Amino acid sequence: MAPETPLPEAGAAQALVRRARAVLDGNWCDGYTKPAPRLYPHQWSWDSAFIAIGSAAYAPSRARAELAALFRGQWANGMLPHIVFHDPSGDYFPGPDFWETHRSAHAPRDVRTSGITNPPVHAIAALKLYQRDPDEQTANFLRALFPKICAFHRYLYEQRDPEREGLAYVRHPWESGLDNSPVWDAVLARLGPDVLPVPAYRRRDLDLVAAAQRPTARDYDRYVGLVALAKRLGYDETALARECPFAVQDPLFNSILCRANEALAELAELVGQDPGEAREWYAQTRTAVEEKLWDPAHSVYVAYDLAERGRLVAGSIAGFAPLFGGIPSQERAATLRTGLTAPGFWGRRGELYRVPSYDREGAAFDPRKYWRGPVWINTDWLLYQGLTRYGFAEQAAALRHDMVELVDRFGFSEYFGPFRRSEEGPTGGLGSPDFSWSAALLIDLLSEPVE
Ligand code: 2M8
Repeated sequence: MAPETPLPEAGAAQALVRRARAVLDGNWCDGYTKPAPRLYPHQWSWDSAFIAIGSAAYAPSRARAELAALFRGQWANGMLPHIVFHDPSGDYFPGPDFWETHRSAHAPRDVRTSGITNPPVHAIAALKLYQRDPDEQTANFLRALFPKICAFHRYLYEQRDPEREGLAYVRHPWESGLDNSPVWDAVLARLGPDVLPVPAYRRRDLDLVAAAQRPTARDYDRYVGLVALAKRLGYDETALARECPFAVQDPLFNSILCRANEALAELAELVGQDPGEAREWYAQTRTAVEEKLWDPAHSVYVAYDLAERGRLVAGSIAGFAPLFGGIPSQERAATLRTGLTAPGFWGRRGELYRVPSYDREGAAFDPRKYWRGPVWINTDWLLYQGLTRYGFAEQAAALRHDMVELVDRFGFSEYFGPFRRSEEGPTGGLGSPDFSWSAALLIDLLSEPVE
């Protein structure tokens, strides 16, 4: 299936990078970057790591500032919160007053944050920063950042892995980053208001984006109910591990953790520290993902539901993320490639932009709705790295082509309708325009030599 549109020539690629930089400039808030101009007016954790990966290519001082600002919100127990509210104003829900993080003794007193975490992309961003800008200033910065990233990973292994399996669990769909993935439906279906009381609240996202592109009211009730539960338990991890009804081990989160441990071990050597602990974490997680999250019936990795002690459904793009973590053997990676290039993700006749976030042939596929079908630049970037890592150059090139074509044609949207032509299905940008990680990861992609 040949790519249909020629990629921009070198000059045009430079113009695209300039447009991407303008998006990041527009979202820069004097010390950190908002994910989007209006929809997400604070600092988000994994967004900032992706943003730093992009800004490292042309503005290392900004990448350093980005990571430093984020880690100002780190909790005393090591948790890196998914949102840091440097400016508590703004009309995002749930804002800092809703989170009430003062209920935890671990929350910082001088910075307001959320009370949940996000995928640990930060060591990967820090290593990228060094690779792009290996000077003394960066080395000093990394010396100071290194123990903070270690503390975050240690938190994941000590507080989010109660059975010491080598797998971190997430206790809120927002922690997974793929908020309304159909994979969570079965778990959330059990959490009606009788199980999980929901306080009164008002969403703000629907003021800015069409409801057809955002999570449902039913999903939001669960999201808010889970925050309310964490507050009631004072964000106590032991109590949450016992009582939180949403507790899943996700292949995307753990594959990122695996890759982040590899990066952390490299960082340790760069800053003159012992890489042993990071290597040990890497080995544990790699084995655990391989043994526990591989679903032989579907030949893909799936999430595990700790509450019901069973595997969740296949169909999510997250199932291929172990390629990014370097987790499967070469042989199993080839099996994964077969699944990824099947019609549900790769299309049949070039009709799809690769890669939809959910299997087009799955019953829950929805080409407009957030993490239930649209294409996202960050998951494409993760898969591109994974395919390249395993030497799958042809598929990596196809993915790179589609990433570039999507933003060239439709701008730096938050996500994209997966169809090339509107006669086939939804096409074009969805969610927020001028989305930071779409811009940042394009800059990174276009700054790397093509293998
Ligand atoms: C989305 O999540 C936030 C909640 O954290 C939201 O919908 O309000 C997700 O796409 C998440 O992965 C992302 O980090 C965040 C900011 O871009 O938006």
